[in-house]
Amino acid sequence: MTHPALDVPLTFPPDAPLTFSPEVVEARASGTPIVALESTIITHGMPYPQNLDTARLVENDIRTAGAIPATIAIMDRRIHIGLTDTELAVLAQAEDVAKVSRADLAVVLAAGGIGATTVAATMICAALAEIQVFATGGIGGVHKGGEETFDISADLRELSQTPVTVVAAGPKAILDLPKTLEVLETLGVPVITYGQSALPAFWSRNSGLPAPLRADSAAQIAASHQMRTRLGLPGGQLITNPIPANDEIPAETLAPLIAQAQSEADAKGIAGKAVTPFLLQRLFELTDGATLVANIALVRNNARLAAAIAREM
Ligand code: PSU
Ligand code: MN
Repeated sequence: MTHPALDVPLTFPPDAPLTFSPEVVEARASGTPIVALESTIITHGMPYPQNLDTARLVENDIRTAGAIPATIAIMDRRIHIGLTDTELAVLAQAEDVAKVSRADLAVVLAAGGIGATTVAATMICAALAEIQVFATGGIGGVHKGGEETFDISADLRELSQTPVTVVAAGPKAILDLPKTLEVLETLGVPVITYGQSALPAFWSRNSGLPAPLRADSAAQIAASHQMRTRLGLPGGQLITNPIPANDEIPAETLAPLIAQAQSEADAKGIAGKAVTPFLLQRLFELTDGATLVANIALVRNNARLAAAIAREM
């Protein structure tokens, strides 16, 4: 089937309301590797204007590494696969943007307005657009106290059912990492650490937990993804890429601040979708912005690895 306007072969469901940026249209036509990027990190993960600066830097890192970035967001009842610079600037400054996970995607698309996609929703949209690799900062997981609250990110189940390789710096250190690994194992999600044997913990290189799996090259990661397809196994892979040593914040420094932010969240009764943005914002304040600097460095590092993986595929 061919799109009447773009003359690009399409295999996604013909009714999926996808709009490709001009750059992504070109990449699809020429077979240039494409790396998907999420938008919740822009709207809910970082303050303006650092969010816009970071989004632009990350997109350029991907171009420099020989791939094309496709930042994914919901605008005007369409899933945008790739944003123009103007659209990126609108998104970064928009207020009251919906945080769109799997449960919200169809509802927000039908209602109209701007939506920022989480890891889970970005994976769905990337798969619809036939993009196999996606870079982010950190994925969601089992929150501390999850045995009481049942707060387990939809990102985990998405990894088990949607065939996209997600490059992250590990589950965010605000989460319960052992429980997050247990759930990923139950769901059959390969958690592959790049270049070391310890699981990284987002702002820090070492979580103190062993990585379930390890890979030392982008080619190896691409080959595992392709083997999964050949086996007919649903789902993707989680690649945990340690933050560069010069940019990390030691886990010991952060632990008491994470505990403080978490107890504030509990005292205020913060729940559901608001938990992750609240904790990230409080850590930003408690570290005088150091977590944001580290966050920017790790996303860029993930974008470079994702581009290398996309090129190998
Ligand atoms: N990584 C970041 N900052 C973020 C997020 C990830 O560095 O803000 C977002 C992602 O979109 C992820 C979401 O999917 O947080 C997880 O939210 P929750 O725990 O509510 O599922
Ligand atoms: Mn949650």
